[in-house]
Amino acid sequence: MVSKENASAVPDVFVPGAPGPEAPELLEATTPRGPLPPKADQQGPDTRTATGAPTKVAAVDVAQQGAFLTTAHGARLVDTDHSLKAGSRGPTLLQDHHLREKISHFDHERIPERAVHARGAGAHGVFVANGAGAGISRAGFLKSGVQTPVFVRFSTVLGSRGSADLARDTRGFATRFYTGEGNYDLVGNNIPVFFIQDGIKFPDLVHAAKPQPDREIPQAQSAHDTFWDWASLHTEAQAHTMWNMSDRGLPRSFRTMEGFGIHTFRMIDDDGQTCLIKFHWKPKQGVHSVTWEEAQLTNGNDPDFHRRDLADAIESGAYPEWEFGVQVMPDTDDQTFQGIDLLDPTKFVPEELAAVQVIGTMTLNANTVNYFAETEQVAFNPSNLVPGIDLTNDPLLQARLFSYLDTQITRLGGPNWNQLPINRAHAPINDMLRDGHHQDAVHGGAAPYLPNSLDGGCPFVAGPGDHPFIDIPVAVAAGAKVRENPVTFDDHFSQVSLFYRSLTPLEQDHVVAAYTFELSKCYEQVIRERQLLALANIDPDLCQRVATGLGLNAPAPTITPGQTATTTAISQLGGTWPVAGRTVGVIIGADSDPADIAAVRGALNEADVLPLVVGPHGGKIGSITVQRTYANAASTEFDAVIVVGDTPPAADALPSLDTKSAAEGGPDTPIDPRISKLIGEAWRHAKAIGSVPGAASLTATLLPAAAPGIVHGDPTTVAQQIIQLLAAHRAWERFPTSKTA
Ligand code: HDE
Repeated sequence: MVSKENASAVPDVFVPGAPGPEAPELLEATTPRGPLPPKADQQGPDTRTATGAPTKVAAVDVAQQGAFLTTAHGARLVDTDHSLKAGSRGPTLLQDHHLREKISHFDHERIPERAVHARGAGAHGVFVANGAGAGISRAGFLKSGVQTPVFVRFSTVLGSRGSADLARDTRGFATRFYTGEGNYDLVGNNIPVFFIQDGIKFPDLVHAAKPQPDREIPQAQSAHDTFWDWASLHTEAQAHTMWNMSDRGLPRSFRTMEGFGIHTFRMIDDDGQTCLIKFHWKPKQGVHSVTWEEAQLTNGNDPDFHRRDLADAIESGAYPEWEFGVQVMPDTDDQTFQGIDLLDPTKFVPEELAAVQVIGTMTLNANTVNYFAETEQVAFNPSNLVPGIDLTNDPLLQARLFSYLDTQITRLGGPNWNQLPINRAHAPINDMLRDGHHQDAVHGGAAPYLPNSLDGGCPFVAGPGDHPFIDIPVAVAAGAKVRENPVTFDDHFSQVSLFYRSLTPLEQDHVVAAYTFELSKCYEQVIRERQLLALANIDPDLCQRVATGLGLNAPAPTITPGQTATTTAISQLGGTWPVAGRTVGVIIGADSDPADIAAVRGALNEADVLPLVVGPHGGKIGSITVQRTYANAASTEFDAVIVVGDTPPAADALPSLDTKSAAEGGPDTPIDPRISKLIGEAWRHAKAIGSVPGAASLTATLLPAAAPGIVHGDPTTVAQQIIQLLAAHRAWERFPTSKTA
């Protein structure tokens, strides 16, 4: 990463996060010049007209232009700091068009945030198909070697737009493919099952999970009475809540999340053959999470942790990648596969029953230029389909087809949200939609209706040879109009048990702790007792352990689970994965050897791991630029730490100024108390910790000498060992589990 061409103002090392493309001058500039281009890692939406035609406008020129400040109508302004007044002591004149325009526009800068998934982060990228999907779908973007631009938005569900990233929550994983046949939106989550089986329940779910209506608390979390009141009464929600209570609810990064389409979709090939499929995104970075304590600390230290992590990784050139895969099932009359009703979105298909077949790879390689224009204004819609991919009758999916279009009319202020730059298709648009607020297209023609003769009959409906979208003529089961589910939707527990059984003992401990924490936050005991009834039917041991934590008696199950099977692809432990884009804190003292620091940084950079130097004060220590200080560094921003040399208390290690300084040690200890605290947290979170000669006192003072994940030696070797340890994400052996301790 040091070799990055766009290395920022920091001369001796590349660190992502520079606010602009060039370093600012100290004094205010006075020579007029045009706007700076975006940073090298940034890319705006493709420059298209509102009807999808490529334009010749360079991406940099779609933003503001010219060297001079203007009104919104293009007149140059001489002053933007003083309103027009009747004399220097006022009053201000209504005539001041610049004041009124500036203030009035500002007054309307905010739009309604998304009702759910309000907090998110987006990035651009590319999807390259490997051709394996072409055998099952006629979609052009799945043909071998086809490259399709994508925009992805990751999100939490419950929190408001300004909430913290590391809430225990589901994550949205919404992908737009700008295909040559129109936009295809796969609006999925990082959990393959959903809370409800029928979309009509969605407002109930969201009203229960959002902050309670009287005091509007708690923000961005499910640990409260209304959520568990609803979830314990509505037992089909147990499947999703179990995934949320596992480590999946606390991703380490958007880059280390799986993604799922959840619903079963239908594909149709060139010969008219159909199949049923489920979509999967598999991160090449592995599936990793943070611990609950890390999440809580991070939400305070860096509420933007996930969006910063994504942007920094892309800016550093550590582009996150996902394999795109499908589980393929036969399109049978009953839409059931191996006893699993494929229309029930609270069920997943274990990978042993249908392997995930990879059909392409997605790489996210550019950050946005403007958050609002792109990430906020992107309007995903599960109805955005392309030829070759169609819907099923999943009643959750069916309701979504209405909701997403409907919600944009309020959120984006009218019916023309498809014309916002980030929403423009990369395919020719010839619809019959006209006028409305913020119409961006200048439609020609005399006859916006069909049939017509005045416009020569244009536009024409496509014939079979024109590769149209086809609503696959699936037979509809004859029957009465009813408000009911098929009986196959009635099993609310067996797959939840399967998930829990498939976790390692350590991961099960986390689930126990999560349920215990969440339910302990409920005010009403009866709600805890009711949720325990559900847990008894999922796993009696889980129920017993949570009940013990709550000081309650575990109820008896009302059904006999009796199954013992497990499934892979549930546990996150036991493998090794690429480490590119991970962050290591390199903690130095005033007298640390610059050659040792350089060797550590060099080895980490070599592996595309980002070293951040933590020093006793800002600026430089000798020739080394400090990126974090003892006072502002937090253990939670590092995946591992390496201490180089002694780190005695810095001048500002004053307990009276900083409670962290009072935590451990103090001015008389050989280690700065903020660093003791940081190392102590890294130890507790089972992170790899290295020290190079000169930092020997560290292990002696703070850590057991020969514990797993603790390395000591020469700088290069230590850095390399840390990289190896990082590949397993954590030194898992350091966590005793209830089953093995
Ligand atoms: Fe959504 N959902 N949803 N949802 N959803 C929205 O759409 C809705 C559901 C998902 O980054 C909203 O544009 C209903 C399932 C993601 O912009 C809204 C139902 C899944 C995102 C909406 C569901 C999702 C949304 C809010 C039940 C996983 C964020 C603003 C029928 C497969 C997309 C907006 C982004 C966003 C409604 C169920 C995923 C209100 C009514 C199931 C990732 O329209």
